[in-house]
Amino acid sequence: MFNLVLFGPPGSGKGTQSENIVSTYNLEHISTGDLLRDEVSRHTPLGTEARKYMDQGMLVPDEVVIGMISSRIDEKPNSRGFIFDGFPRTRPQAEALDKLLEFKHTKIHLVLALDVPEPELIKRLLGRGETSGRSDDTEEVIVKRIKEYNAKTQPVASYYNEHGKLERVTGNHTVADTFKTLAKHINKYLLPVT
Ligand code: B4P
Repeated sequence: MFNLVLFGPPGSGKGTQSENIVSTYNLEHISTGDLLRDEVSRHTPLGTEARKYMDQGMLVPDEVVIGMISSRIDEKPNSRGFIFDGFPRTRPQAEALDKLLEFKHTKIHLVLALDVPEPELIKRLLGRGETSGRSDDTEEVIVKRIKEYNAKTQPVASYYNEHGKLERVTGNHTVADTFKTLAKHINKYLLPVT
């Protein structure tokens, strides 16, 4: 089993690159953003709670997100591995993920961090907001999300760097060129299936 964390600020291309990685390496995709939006659209109690935070550009509480991840991993016991997209976003989430995987006799093998300058992030997310209908893709909320990232999520990179798992990748090139760089790192662990 090979487990990858795709890390980066909002709009850095985690969701976009995850699609390419999933189809090339046949990994199970776990996006906490997608899982939370699904809960919101189904008006579940968890979704109603999560929406209060997401609409403000804030992170959803750790215990909510960690519970979702655990049940998702259990659903796919025979997978080739997982790609965690947008998770972990805080140090407690990273520590909880390590414990969860240890319990399942596996671990995070590699963390790929996408670096993109802030003005480009804002441009991309405003562009996505024109068609996505996402309530958090407005300028006011985007600025808050980036602040929240710098305060709470950026330290997660240091956590993985301390464990020798972090590789930084420039995410400011085209989607195809960025994918080529990500693939070079993944190929050291896992062969493509396509
Ligand atoms: P997410 O759904 O994770 O969304 P994201 O960070 O905004 O986007 P991503 O980086 O995936 O960007 P994308 O590929 O779409 O989070 C949403 C919210 O959910 C959070 O704010 C938080 O409230 C909550 N949440 C999620 N996970 C959580 C957790 N673990 N803990 C607590 N709260 C959590 O790319 C963006 C745009 O850029 C697209 O339009 C794309 O087409 C474009 N693009 C991508 N790559 C490009 C490139 N190379 N060149 C040009 N454009 C590019």
